[in-house]
Amino acid sequence: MKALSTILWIGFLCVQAMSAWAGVDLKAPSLDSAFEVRVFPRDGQVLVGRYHQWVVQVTDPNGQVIDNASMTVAGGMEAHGHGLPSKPQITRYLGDGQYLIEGMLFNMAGRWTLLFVIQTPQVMDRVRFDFDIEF
Ligand SMILES: [Cu+2]
Repeated sequence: MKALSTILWIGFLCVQAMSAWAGVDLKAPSLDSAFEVRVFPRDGQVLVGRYHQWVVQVTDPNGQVIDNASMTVAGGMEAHGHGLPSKPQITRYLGDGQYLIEGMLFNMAGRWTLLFVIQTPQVMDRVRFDFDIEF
């Protein structure tokens, strides 16, 4: 058991060593077109194997900032049949329609899906993003 946990720990360190992967900036309309949504890692880089922050930006279809939304984040890897390894939360409104997501974690390369349910006093809608993390 000790040997196994050591191997897992070494594997984890290897993932950490090649953790930075740049270039995700995703945009999509929500399913019922209530919102235009953009999501991106806060410092521009997807980190694998490390908790980091993302930002989700919400406007209406005309580009008007939505500043009173609440939302939930879910996701995972469909091909592997698992969800996110953490429970990311929207923790703070940053202004300009941007909301901070803390606790984002991706623990392997491959195709990931993020799902947001976005709710304002007027409307609720959801949006889906798919993207690849490569080493
Ligand atoms: Cu997976």
